[in-house]
Amino acid sequence: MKKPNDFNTTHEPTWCPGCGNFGLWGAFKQALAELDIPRHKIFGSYGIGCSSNGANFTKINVFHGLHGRPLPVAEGVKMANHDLTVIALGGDGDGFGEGGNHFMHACRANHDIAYFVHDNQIYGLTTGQTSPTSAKGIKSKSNPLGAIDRPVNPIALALSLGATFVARGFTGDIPHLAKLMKAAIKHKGFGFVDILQPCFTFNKHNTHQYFRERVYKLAGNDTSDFDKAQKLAREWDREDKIPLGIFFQNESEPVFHEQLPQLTKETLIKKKLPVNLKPDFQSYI
Ligand SMILES: Cc1ncc(C[n+]2csc(CCOP(=O)(O)OP(=O)(O)O)c2C)c(N)n1
Ligand code: SF4
Repeated sequence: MKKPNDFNTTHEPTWCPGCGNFGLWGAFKQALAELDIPRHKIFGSYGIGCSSNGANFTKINVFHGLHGRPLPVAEGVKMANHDLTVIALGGDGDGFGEGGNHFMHACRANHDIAYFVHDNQIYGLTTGQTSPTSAKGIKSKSNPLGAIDRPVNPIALALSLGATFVARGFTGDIPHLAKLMKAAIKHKGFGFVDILQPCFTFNKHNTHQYFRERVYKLAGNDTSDFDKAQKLAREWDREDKIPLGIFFQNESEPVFHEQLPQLTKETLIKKKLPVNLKPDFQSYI
């Protein structure tokens, strides 16, 4: 079996000392090691942000694409070769701001991929602007008088969009986060984990300490109970308590690629093309 450090590349992480991305990365590598999937069968689709710089440090097949676009790339790869384990990763700005449209359709389409959002409630890479999950009133470079909009609630949003696996993790509890990541990857369908990941440098509100004082682990909740999950999703807004764990899971919904008759027998990449494209492509070589 592999060890977490087998997933290190030769590049050292460039994150700030104390960044929650270290914990997230550690949990991700632990989850991959424990799942024991051959490395060449894992594909990571990253957006753009501090979070997505993980593409440079993680030894799996990766695509470091465009801001807000890790999901469509992941979906395309899964449809081209559904034998791969496909995981999309990116920040809260990436996933709920510029990529919000893709999040909506990934949830409702039930692509068989996992999606891990490094949710630090700020735009980190661009040095500290308000993000879609920044709390109302939080001062940042882009809102020096305090954020005006109410924040997106990723758990409630995913549930309302029909996501079939909805969970929240915290980078301050690596073993628990690794467990959630493993469950999301193994889930048959869209496995979404919103991950509380303090940005030590730019978010002075949602600090490691802030989360420590509020998080608790869900235990014994009925993850098939959609109404209960919706109520739990609102707990942070209403009571300032932050549940961690799996809110909801439903594996009875068909996944996207299995509903494509063209893909029932084999993956797209194994199919013979009905036309010879070589002459057309020749001119580009
Ligand atoms: C298409 C496009 N739009 C905007 C940007 C500028 N940009 C780069 S990173 C970023 C936000 C990063 O915040 P987040 O996605 O939350 O990730 P973090 O850096 O906090 O991990 C933005 C707006 C870009 N590179 N490309
Ligand atoms: S700016 Fe924030 S999110 Fe980015 S590496 Fe530094 S601490 Fe981490």
